[in-house]
Amino acid sequence: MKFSVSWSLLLLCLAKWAHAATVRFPVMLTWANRTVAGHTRNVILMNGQFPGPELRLNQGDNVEFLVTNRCPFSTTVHFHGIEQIGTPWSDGVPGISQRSIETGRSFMYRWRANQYGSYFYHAHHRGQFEDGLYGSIYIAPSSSEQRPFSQITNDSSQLQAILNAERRTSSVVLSDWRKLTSEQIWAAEVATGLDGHCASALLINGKGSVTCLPRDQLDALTIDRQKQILGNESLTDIGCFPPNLPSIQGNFPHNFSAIPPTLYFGCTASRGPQELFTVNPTQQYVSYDLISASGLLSLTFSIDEHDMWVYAIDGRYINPSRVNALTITNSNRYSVLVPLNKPAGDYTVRLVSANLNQILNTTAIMRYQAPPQLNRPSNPWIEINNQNATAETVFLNETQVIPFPVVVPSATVDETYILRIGHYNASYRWTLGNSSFGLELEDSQPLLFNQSSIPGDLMIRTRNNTWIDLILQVTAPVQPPHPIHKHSNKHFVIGEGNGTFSWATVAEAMQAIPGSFNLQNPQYRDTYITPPSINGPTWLALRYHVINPGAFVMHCHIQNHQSGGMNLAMLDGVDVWPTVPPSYRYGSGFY
Ligand SMILES: *[C@@H]1O[C@H](CO)[C@@H](O)[C@H](O)[C@H]1NC(C)=O
Ligand SMILES: *[C@@H]1O[C@H](CO)[C@@H](O)[C@H](O)[C@H]1NC(C)=O
Ligand SMILES: *[C@@H]1O[C@H](CO)[C@@H](O)[C@H](O)[C@H]1NC(C)=O
Ligand SMILES: *[C@@H]1O[C@H](CO)[C@@H](O)[C@H](O)[C@H]1NC(C)=O
Ligand SMILES: *[C@@H]1O[C@H](CO)[C@@H](O)[C@H](O)[C@H]1NC(C)=O
Ligand SMILES: *[C@@H]1O[C@H](CO)[C@@H](O)[C@H](O)[C@H]1NC(C)=O
Ligand SMILES: *[C@@H]1O[C@H](CO)[C@@H](O)[C@H](O)[C@H]1NC(C)=O
Ligand SMILES: *[C@@H]1O[C@H](CO)[C@@H](O)[C@H](O)[C@H]1NC(C)=O
Ligand SMILES: *[C@@H]1O[C@H](CO)[C@@H](O)[C@H](O)[C@H]1NC(C)=O
Ligand SMILES: *[C@@H]1O[C@H](CO)[C@@H](O)[C@H](O)[C@H]1NC(C)=O
Ligand SMILES: *[C@@H]1O[C@H](CO)[C@@H](O)[C@H](O)[C@H]1NC(C)=O
Ligand SMILES: CC(=O)N[C@H]1CO[C@H](CO)[C@@H](O)[C@@H]1O
Ligand SMILES: [Cu+2]
Repeated sequence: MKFSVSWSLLLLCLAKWAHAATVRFPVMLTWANRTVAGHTRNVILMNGQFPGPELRLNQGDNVEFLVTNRCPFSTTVHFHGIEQIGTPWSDGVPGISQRSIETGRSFMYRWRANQYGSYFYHAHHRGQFEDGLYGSIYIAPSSSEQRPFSQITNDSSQLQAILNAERRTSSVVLSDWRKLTSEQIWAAEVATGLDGHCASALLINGKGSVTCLPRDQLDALTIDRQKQILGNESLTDIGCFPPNLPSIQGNFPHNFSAIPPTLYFGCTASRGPQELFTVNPTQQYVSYDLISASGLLSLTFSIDEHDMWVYAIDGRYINPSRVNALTITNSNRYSVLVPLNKPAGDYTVRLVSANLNQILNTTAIMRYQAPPQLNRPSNPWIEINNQNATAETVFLNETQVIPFPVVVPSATVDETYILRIGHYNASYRWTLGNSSFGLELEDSQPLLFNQSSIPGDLMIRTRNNTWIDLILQVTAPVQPPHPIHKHSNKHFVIGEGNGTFSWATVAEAMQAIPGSFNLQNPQYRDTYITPPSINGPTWLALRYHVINPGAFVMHCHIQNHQSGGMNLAMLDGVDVWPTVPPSYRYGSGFY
């Protein structure tokens, strides 16, 4: 038999991806009443489930993710953190990479799992993310990926236990939940002119309850930085900043009488099921991939009395860091190894809001599968207002995270964009650049098929194999940290600071303030927060390499900010754009 080039290529691929397979994953979307945290509302279900079923893969697998939309509205599905190298038509953004999937239609997303680790899929159409369309993705790393675990221990039986824990790792979907549907929230924002920034509950794997804290307890929990913003006001009965704070909402017209119940106030306690994690102490470690599917709030996660080794972020290893609590902003993933070395018993798992704008919490239980020795309530590391409960509590210090192995960005760049972040003509409208990306643009011809279908000031255009700096300039007044997510390949987080970025390039800024930059071992992420602006403006500098020609977006992952227009189209590698397969250009992705 003739040994052709394609045969040897195939063998090479087989050698690299020993278990490469094509994984079919059909997901049927329906819109049905569900009781979440004890409150019934319409929810998007995936094969009848909320959160959706987990997509579990081996590195190198090919995915055929078939969405069938039986909801009474159009939708799309995005695969968060998946690079989509060579498959930009499967990125799932309406008006950018595809037309939205109408009621009764199906769409086949095809992509390759080149990367390893923790990801998730979620709706990318209007505010539907907050209607529950999300589910975890886990890609088991190939055996050839170098692990960082010898930084935790060199004991061979411990190392074996850690590798076994990684092999059995489970996704934990953390989220906030609102009693109003995404369209009710959007309608309320338009009617009131307000940015609706309050959640109703926090969920762990879709489970949680609503607690209404008494007024005196809420006031006692209010921290100084919140009091500074509140002035003479106090937190509402749902623990949230009230709507009448000019420093938060800006000086725009508002109609307070159009505020629907639960948007800012109206607490009704309700009970839902509580998540239970059963662990086997003879296994010595358990691994969790903590995924924030939060629409609004940054969340702090902690397990009473236990340490956690954070060993991967956004689906990539880091130098492991031992902590007791860590804050996860919207759409980030943190993988943790928990040593199971405490007396057997029940330990409370705590999830609390880390944002200043709301005090909110929920709990789960981690139960040792062994005769109980602990016969008392477990001791918390954190309080429900995100403060330390003990002097020993160690929070993950995000600025000390170092990727493993380190990847070094280019020292020079080809283009620099300075992008303004702030309100835009209304409290609920936002900009990422010069203009605001209206929701109606989701219905325009996808940019991947027509590069001039939306106004030019809502996009940047880059050439392939160039390096780009994106300077995110957060303007005053008070703004929370914005979790900025770039689709396709990851970006380096090379600098941040207070004040106005008054230089034309990072090179100029590095002359003036070298201590604000790191080009040696910067974090390599798909989503990273801008520094919070409490006293004045702040900035964040991101650097990325254009390697994947196609139409993508960068946006804030706080859902009301994204719906309000904090979104920028990125036409990457326009000089070498691929030909869109006809089935994606004209059809539903079938071929
Ligand atoms: C869900 O329940 C509400 C209130 O009971 C009802 O108005 C609505 O039609 C129900 N939706 C569906 C899809 O059954
Ligand atoms: C394990 O050994 C390596 C190589 O000697 C060393 O760098 C590392 O610090 C050791 N790990 C621990 C936890 O001591
Ligand atoms: C807060 O209350 C004090 C005392 O009533 C008043 O002097 C001050 O103007 C108030 N501040 C605001 C921002 O309303
Ligand atoms: C404010 O909202 C109320 C309730 O929806 C409405 O009746 C009123 O007309 C609105 N006022 C203005 C000025 O739009
Ligand atoms: C939130 O914290 C309070 C105070 O510790 C607690 O009583 C309540 O049960 C917690 N709420 C949930 C939903 O776990
Ligand atoms: C929280 O941490 C600070 C700084 O380490 C410490 O001063 C304080 O006592 C801690 N709070 C509690 C309740 O232990
Ligand atoms: C986090 O680490 C940075 C850099 O080492 C340090 O400057 C900062 O004080 C640390 N923050 C906290 C809260 O410990
Ligand atoms: C691309 O979109 C623009 C703006 O909607 C439109 O004018 C133009 O005709 C479109 N081009 C094609 C080839 O459809
Ligand atoms: C914003 O406007 C400035 C000044 O006109 C321009 O240099 C920059 O390229 C614009 N940014 C975008 C994203 O269009
Ligand atoms: C910015 O200022 C705040 C205090 O307002 C400080 O906590 C923070 O460390 C500063 N950030 C940088 C990057 O200098
Ligand atoms: C784009 O650039 C990357 C990085 O140099 C390269 O790997 C890739 O092959 C290029 N794509 C095309 C279509 O030229
Ligand atoms: C119509 C209108 O008021 N447009 C303004 C929206 O906000 C931008 C940025 O602040 C202004 O430049 C526009 O004039
Ligand atoms: Cu934001």
